[in-house]
Amino acid sequence: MLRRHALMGLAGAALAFGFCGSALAEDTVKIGLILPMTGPSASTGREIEAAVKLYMQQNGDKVAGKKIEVITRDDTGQADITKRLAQELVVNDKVAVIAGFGLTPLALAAGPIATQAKVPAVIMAAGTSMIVDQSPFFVRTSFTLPQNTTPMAEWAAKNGIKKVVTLVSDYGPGIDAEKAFKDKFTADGGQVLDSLRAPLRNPEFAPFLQKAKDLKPDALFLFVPSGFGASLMKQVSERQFKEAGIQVIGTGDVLDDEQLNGMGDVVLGMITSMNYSAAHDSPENKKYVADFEKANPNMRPNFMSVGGYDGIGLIYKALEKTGGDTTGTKLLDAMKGLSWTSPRGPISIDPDTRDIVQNVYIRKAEKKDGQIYNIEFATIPNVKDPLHGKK
Ligand code: VNL
Repeated sequence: MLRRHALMGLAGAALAFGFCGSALAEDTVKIGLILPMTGPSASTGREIEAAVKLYMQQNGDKVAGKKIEVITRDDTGQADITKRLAQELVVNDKVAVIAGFGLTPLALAAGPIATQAKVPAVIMAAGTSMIVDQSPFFVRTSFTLPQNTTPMAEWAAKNGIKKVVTLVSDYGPGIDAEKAFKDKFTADGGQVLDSLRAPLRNPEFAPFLQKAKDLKPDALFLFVPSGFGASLMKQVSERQFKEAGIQVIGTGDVLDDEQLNGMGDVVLGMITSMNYSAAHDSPENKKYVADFEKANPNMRPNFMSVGGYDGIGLIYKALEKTGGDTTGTKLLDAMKGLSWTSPRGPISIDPDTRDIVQNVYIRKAEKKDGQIYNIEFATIPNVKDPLHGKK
């Protein structure tokens, strides 16, 4: 008897708690942020998490009468963990949106969960063109490699470079960069002598760099993901490309602001193309960099950080538009076509592809106030991913 009462009491408490829980859930919008906070891409996780926190500091944690709660989870950069975390966040935590995804394979792992649960998935970091085609619930606030690479190929062809060797990390975004560079550069009359691919994990660049140097190109084009640029540039420096009269160019992933200042003189004068530089000259960016560096001493915001900052911004703006309605399809529709001024410049979400449209800048690595920055000197406005519709 006693035991039965005790059990009933427990059940009653559980019911009451459950009721409270769901009433609370209606006032709170949960966002699952899945990032590599440890492992080889931890800097990407740190930058994005810091930027999301900054946005919430600046804009508050209430939108359309709802409280925003971000739940951050570390996938350590492994796709099976990303998938499990996405599932747990959707099923157990009932998040309205999942977001983050530090690398292409991690974003791809979350796609089926977003599709099945009809939950928008905001890609804040990954850059392989085809990702957004893999789920109708994907929306991207980062960039694509073809978007950032094509202007570099155009600049090279216009600036006396005739023969290039490309060297990229051997996975989705690297292969996109290789193809985008070759397509545009050869269309503009240039020649790609060889397309080299180094393994993504624990890359040993030396044999590839030696091969590239032996081919005597006018320029070496590089892509490695965020966090790998410093070790690549150290080996580039040891091979003495500058001294051999070979110009080194690349996407801005290589000269990532997070590591750039420690790379040394080898990078000075190097030309890259990218969607963001911490030195971008606008009032929005000056405030962004100052606030970011104040909240995170010894950290400089990089292109990953703005993917996170604008990603959470996109979720806020969509919630404002739906009046706080978190139905997945409604949030997704609200995201399509949104446009605003980011620290990187004007951006919008293409309503047809759910991919970001943004300026791409050509930059030169230079010393400014004793620190190394990528100084923008040319702007290619409103660039869409050039591979879309051409696959
Ligand atoms: C990817 C592309 C990752 C560009 C990156 O850094 C990057 C990706 C982590 O799609 O995996 O700089």
